Amino acid sequence: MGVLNVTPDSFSDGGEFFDLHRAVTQAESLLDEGAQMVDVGGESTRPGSDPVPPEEEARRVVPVIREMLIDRPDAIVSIDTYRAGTAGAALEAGARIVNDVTALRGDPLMAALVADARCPVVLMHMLGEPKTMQRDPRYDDVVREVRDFLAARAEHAVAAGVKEESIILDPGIGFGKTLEHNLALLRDLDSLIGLGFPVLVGASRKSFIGRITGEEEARERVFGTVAANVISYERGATFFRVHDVRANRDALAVARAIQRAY
Ligand code: HH2
Repeated sequence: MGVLNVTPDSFSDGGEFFDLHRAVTQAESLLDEGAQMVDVGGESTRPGSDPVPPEEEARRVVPVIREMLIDRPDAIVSIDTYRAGTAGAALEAGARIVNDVTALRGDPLMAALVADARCPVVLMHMLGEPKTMQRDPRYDDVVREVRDFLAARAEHAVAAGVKEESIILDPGIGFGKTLEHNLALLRDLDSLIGLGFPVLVGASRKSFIGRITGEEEARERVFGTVAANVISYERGATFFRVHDVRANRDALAVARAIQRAY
């Protein structure tokens, strides 16, 4: 899954694809590099960020989705939003997946929207909210708490009419987590895989990688990202949300070939 942030302030590429033409060109290069889907977002959820008004979020993403699907009608677009209004407008414009970092808690209308649309939905774990989530995140047992939370959110989604086979779970790397929390979640990803849903990992360029490698520049964290994704793949993850498609695609292709060799 290639990341397309149509925002002025995302943590690693803020402002780069804020312009319609540049956003569409970037979507196409993500696909050309081998992304199987493009995740389009119009609001940064980086630590410390503020929400943008709903109309502004939709105004950013809808034209990009429409435009990119004119050139690439078969492209699979995912909409990164927790707002039903934005998700609905994006689905109408041709998006096919909803990626909700609040796991259907951010908007009371979202569960019904996803159920009606019968589209896949990513349910992500986040402790607190972006503005404050990195202040002092604490867990007794991060792996168990994230797994139990996601199991409960999947149950909630099913109760609202979402089909079990439409659900994808995500531990929410960096969302209210210290370096140690992120590492424990990736190390014990099997625990999440055990719930029986496909798992998405969004480790790309995140600060925990910089904490380990010393790389302060987010866009220089591609090697560390690849390591996190290959390990996650080996543990059973299915989707990898990345900014640098080519590097991750090649690494995952090799990891997969080794795993399947006999
Ligand atoms: N991470 C970000 C945004 N959306 N969605 C899922 N499912 N999982 C993630 O880990 C995830 C996500 C944050 O990364 P990015 O979009 O690059 O930055 P920003 O939120 O600053 O736009």
